Amino acid sequence: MSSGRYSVTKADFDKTLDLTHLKPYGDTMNDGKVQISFTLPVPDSENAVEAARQLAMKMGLVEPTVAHHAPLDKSFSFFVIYGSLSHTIDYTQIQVNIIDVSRMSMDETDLFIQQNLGRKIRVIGASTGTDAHTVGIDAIMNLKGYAGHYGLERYKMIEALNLGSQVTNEDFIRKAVEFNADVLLVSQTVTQKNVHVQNLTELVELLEAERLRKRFLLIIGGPRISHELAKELGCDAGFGPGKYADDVASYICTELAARKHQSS
Ligand code: B12
Repeated sequence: MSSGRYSVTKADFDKTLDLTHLKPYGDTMNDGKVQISFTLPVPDSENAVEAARQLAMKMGLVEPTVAHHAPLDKSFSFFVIYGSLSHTIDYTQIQVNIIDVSRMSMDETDLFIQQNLGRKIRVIGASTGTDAHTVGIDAIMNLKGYAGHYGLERYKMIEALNLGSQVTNEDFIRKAVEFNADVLLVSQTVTQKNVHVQNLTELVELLEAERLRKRFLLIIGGPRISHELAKELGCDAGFGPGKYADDVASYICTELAARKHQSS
């Protein structure tokens, strides 16, 4: 079975690994050891520690130990709990919808665009709605990039326009049309009360209402965005943590070339 970069095999040093009943690993196979942390909206006290321990048991932790507790202020307390998880997962049944495109270097991507599209790709991005977080979209778009991966603005064959944060869906669509974009990049960091789902649903609905949805490749990203969620919401692709400009650029050029090929 293959999963990401490494294939999953039974560990040579332990014959008790059962992929149909996968559990976290602490220091022996199947011990289920995990560490969790949370805040309770009550003062730090012996009663609060007991409440935290009982909550951990309700989460499925056997013999939970409150390894650390501290007041956050006079009415909130913080807990770190260690214990053994009783739940298991059947790993053999897991199937994740992934983006199946190999990552190219910046130079390879530029060459691919030149050879397969013969023109620059126009990409517009923003953090939309009320979301004020800019670091994610900047990581993908800014010239200097992030974590050693140059951003789209550095690609010779990509024309990138970053609108920043708190851009309304209406303004985003208007600017995308003005810019004659091929690709829309939307970053969503705040997910409280599912605000990202509402905002992205509204964006897709607006695009559909204006008969613009098919005109653009619509890509979303953020800490709680997966490719699976992106597809559910009617977007083309989704990228989360650990994905960088080169992943996005490789997907964009491969997908646009495939669409060009299909329509010709
Ligand atoms: C910095 C920060 C802020 C700064 C933002 C400054 C700025 N200019 O961006 C400020 C102080 C303004 C802020 C405000 C708030 N924040 Co804040 N913030 C953070 C913090 C510490 C870091 C976020 C970050 O920069 N990550 C680094 C980037 C690089 O990671 P990333 O966004 O995941 O991006 C990567 C991928 O997701 C992906 N990606 C991201 N976007 C896109 C887009 C596309 C198209 C693609 C392809 C890929 C992609 O690529 C990136 C590189 O791999 C996080 C906590 C944390 N440690 O993560 C909280 C956090 C995100 N904030 C949070 C909250 C709650 C808020 C506030 C609501 C707090 C409040 N009550 O006021 C406000 C919201 C303001 C608003 N209207 O949006 C919560 C969100 C919880 C949730 N589930 O919604 C977090 C998780 C903190 C927490 N633990 O509670 N915040």
